[in-house]
Amino acid sequence: MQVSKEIEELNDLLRGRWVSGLWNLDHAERQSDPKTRVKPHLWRWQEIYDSLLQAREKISVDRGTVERRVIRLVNPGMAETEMTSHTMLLSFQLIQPGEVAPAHRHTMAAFRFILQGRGAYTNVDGQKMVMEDGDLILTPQWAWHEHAHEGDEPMVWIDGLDVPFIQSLQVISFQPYRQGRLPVSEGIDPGSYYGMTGPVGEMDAPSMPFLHYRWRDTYPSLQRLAHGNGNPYDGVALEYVNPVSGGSALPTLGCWTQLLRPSEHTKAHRHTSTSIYHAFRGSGTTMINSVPFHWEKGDTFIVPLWSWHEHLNRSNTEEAILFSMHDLPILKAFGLYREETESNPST
Ligand code: GTQ
Ligand code: FE2
Repeated sequence: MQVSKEIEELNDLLRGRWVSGLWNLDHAERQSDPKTRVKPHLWRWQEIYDSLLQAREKISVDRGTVERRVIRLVNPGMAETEMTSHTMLLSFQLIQPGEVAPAHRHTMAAFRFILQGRGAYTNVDGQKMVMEDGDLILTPQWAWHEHAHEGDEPMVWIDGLDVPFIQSLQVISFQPYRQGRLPVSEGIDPGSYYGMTGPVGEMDAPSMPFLHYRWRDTYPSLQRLAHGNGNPYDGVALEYVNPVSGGSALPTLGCWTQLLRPSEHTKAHRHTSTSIYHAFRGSGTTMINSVPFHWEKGDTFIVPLWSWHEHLNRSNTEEAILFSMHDLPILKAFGLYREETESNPST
């Protein structure tokens, strides 16, 4: 906009009063479609695993030094924040036999999705949960949690967190547990109701009865569903439902697992939520805005909001399984979720 001397003088006056005129907005920057800094990207398992193994040699886990041996996925569109998207952080954690990742709690919600190893457990508010491949374990916001490893091989899992969203609300709080090891409560069945530690200060810990979704339950459900039609955009997809709210696994994060049958090719769609996928089994190709991302077991990739995407299982004999995390609950909560398919444009 051509700014006259009069307007410039007015702008200067307003600046000194800590106010600003809307006439200074650049109209060309008003857009009809959502625009994001988040870039589509694929991280190869080989590079992630090698990075974890190199970190294993150089970093030891201990209170007082490094509390978690964690490698984060950094989105190339937001390198300075070191986050995976504007709302989510996906990391990989490796724990060695005998190590204890000391107890703490924070206002960020988290989950673990277990990839390999045996014998480690996580203690969430007194619930000791032994981890097995494919299990999903929730760590709700402000729940105490400690990881320990009683097995004899390295254990690797995915950490999913809502860190950048909580950062944007500027409500990050973190507390180390100062009484040593986090006690395991007796007589608690992780699959049934339990009471939380109760209010702390002004912040109520949300009551979560169920934190452990076992692969040995999830996989048979997926297989049963695979006999049906599935969803045209997602294949055979299951959401991990929170039994208290009936909604997403965590208030800010949704978790899904989906099975693509041999040669299955889903239809393209796009939506205002962002998704991060981990190839748990099999191999395939995901087209993101017409760019092919070829994935193999262990790879992780991100589909930014409002990007067209479709999935293809490249094998005509083997199934492929994708685990995914989504910020969809945040969009839904505020009426901002919007979806578009080729046959059904949203506007
Ligand atoms: O294991 O408690 O990847 O607090 C980031 C922050 C893991 C954890 C992460 C955490 C943890
Ligand atoms: Fe934590």
